[in-house]
Amino acid sequence: MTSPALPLQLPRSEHIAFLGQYVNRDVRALPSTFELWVTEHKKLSAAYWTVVALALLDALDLVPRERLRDWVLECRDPCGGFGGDVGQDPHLLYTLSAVQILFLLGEEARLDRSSIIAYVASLQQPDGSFAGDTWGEIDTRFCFCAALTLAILGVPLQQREHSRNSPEKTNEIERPIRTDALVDYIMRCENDDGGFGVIPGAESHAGQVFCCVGTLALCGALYRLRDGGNRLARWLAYRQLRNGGFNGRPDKLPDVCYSWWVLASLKIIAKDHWISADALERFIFSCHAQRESQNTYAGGIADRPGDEPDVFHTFFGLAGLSLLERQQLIAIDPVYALPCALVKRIHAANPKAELVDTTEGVSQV
Ligand code: GRG
Repeated sequence: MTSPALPLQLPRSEHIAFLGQYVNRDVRALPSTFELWVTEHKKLSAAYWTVVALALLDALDLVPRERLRDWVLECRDPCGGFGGDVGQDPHLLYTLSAVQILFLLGEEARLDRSSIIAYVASLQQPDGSFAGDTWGEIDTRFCFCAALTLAILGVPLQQREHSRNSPEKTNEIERPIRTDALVDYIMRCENDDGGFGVIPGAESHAGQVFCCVGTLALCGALYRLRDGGNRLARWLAYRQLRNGGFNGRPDKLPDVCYSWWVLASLKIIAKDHWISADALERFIFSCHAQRESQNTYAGGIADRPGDEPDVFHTFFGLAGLSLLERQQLIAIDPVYALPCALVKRIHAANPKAELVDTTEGVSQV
């Protein structure tokens, strides 16, 4: 178990060294360990978690830019989507990760924007939902991946904007997907407890809540949340447990990744003051890996105290601390899951796609 005596001071260089192990290896030679073998199909997303975690630590310079860029581009399928590794079938999850990585690296000019947009649009279903790939699995995660990929590429999604313009013109040129149908579908996934599930009628889960709230924010439709978002905020706030960590649904164990899924959702609806920031910060520190002597941090963050650290939980722990504005981390945007400065740059390049006021219509309690 962890020592309660360790100070709440971010082991910056240890985290950078931990994450650096992944970026300094030739990504083509991975996986070289069992852990990497079993997550091989997720390699492109693992690369995103690692790179954005380094960005939050202001250590993006460590990333072998050209090598990573070339590998990401090799994961591209001729249809416009990206697979989890070279030669794998394209999927919305990896298409989003690829776009996020190339923007983080400042290499977005290398993306074939129109083929990615066409690929994303091709996966929208008649009911407004998105399939993850041509095999047809439906999941609110894929709605979010689709919306965020388009938003990063500067496609305007806001419903309000839509109603102000002539639909025929904007649909053809700038409206590759049916935003209204997407929003209606997301609202069909809202439950009586205020949360959202993977499909209509499915149990509320914090990961899916993030995806649904993020999609609504990107579409300018947070005003559709029932009770001005208060019911959802209550469900989210109840995710905080005695040890300060969050679980993903009632009666489950806490996991550091929910520091992001829950807190980002609360932040998007401007209700992050409904939880104890101090208690969450202490929980995230309790998940920090420690050296055997238990006297110092080793670098890396685990799902919960005493477990092995990995890049996924390291990113989500750091992202949680960044949302809490603790430990002098680079600020992360709760919708885009990218540094706020990069999101500003994206909006400056695409003023029409900028989120006007994401919390319009949400109660200000
Ligand atoms: C760019 C941040 C970002 C996200 C992209 C991939 C994705 C979109 C969203 C994933 C949302 C999600 C469903 C997160 C939950 C992940 C998780 C820890 C699932 C575990 O679920 P269970 O049921 O565990 O195994 P619990 O905690 O309920 O016991």
